[in-house]
Amino acid sequence: MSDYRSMWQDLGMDLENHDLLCQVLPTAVGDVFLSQKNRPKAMDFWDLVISEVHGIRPAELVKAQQEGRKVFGTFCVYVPDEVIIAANGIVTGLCGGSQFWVPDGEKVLPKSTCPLVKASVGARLGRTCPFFRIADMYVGETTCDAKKKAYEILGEDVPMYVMDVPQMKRPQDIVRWKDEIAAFAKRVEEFTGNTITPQKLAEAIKVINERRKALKRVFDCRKSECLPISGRDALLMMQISFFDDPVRCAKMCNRLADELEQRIKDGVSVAEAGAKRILVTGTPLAVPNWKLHQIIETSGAVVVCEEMCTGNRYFENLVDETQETLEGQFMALAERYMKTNCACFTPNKGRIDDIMRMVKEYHVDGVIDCNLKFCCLYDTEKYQVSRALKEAGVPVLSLETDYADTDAEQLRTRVGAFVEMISAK
Ligand code: BJ8
Repeated sequence: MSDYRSMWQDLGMDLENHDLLCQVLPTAVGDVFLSQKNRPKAMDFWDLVISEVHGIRPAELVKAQQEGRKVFGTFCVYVPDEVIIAANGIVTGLCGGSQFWVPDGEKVLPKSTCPLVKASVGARLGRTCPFFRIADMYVGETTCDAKKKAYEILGEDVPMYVMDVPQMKRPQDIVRWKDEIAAFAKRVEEFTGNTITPQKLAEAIKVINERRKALKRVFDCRKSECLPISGRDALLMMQISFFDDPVRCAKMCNRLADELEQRIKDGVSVAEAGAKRILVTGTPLAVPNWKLHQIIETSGAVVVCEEMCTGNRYFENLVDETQETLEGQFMALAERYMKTNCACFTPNKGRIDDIMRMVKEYHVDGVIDCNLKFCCLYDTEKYQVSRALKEAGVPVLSLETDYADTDAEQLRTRVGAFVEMISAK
């Protein structure tokens, strides 16, 4: 492993505490990923990235900053990466997925806040995440109350821009979102000192569409009855895509998809014969939150798709590439991003439709709807999700969890019973 200590020191990180975080990661990676048999060779890229997750990419970002580029840290898939890239900026995801950061978040947030928000704030305040230290500007959004209030705290010592996401999807809301994207583009231009031209935005739209297509190719392989990749590996690929350079991400995902397509032709599967196919839906699984996938895939089942932001929502629906004016491009962006079905919208029937469609496409035997504790939006929506699935005769298990390991055995018991139940059908 390379030595990144001087970089972390320059970033003002709490090295002593950060060492504690670094100590647990290799064991987790070994247990969850490296212990699997028959993995695709192309996963070597993501194994390397995750083994040095606080080193390799942060070092690239610091170098880019030294060359004059700005880094924007984002928390939600509604923030249009294309606008930032068109101004020669760099996007990095910031959502926290580790229990390690939660206690620092609880120093300033109510305990009854969702762990994703507590971990994100804790990662910043505890100075134990290089991405939070590197980002020149944070970009938030008005999706849920927990995030909205947390952004006020995060914005105390870092430039913070909050995008006002509509709560409905009427035609006037889409036009309002287009105006919001245009206002964001203005701020990004000011902050980077670079002008966003129609040509640069067209190029950026293409780059992000190519990433979407590559991610989709990998997901399409998961539809096969011969399953060429585990849910854990697909999740890792997806989580890292929020941090990686989008061009390299597309290249690596296409390389993985090439191998997976070949595996399908050769009949190479990672699943035991008869393993039940699970769709996971719910709140996002930010890195390094692998708890649920690990439990499912060591309980006689396999995860074949995720209906969530760290899943289909990140790559489905391309942005129209034919627009030639900024106005037309902002509208094309607005239309694409408003197709994303987060529980922060009302009504949000599109999410139910997505789940039902994916159940068919991925040949799903059962659905696990798993939400983070204190996420009122997804917790409430589980009623409609489970009703629709039950009406369609699809077995569904609703779970609630957080980032701590304390409920792992309880989850294992419930997941095990669910898998047994669908196996007996
Ligand atoms: S588009 S899911 S990334 S908002 S889990 S912080 S909603 S209390 S993360 Fe999300 Fe954008 Fe929606 Fe996706 Fe709040 Fe719920 Fe916590 Fe959440």
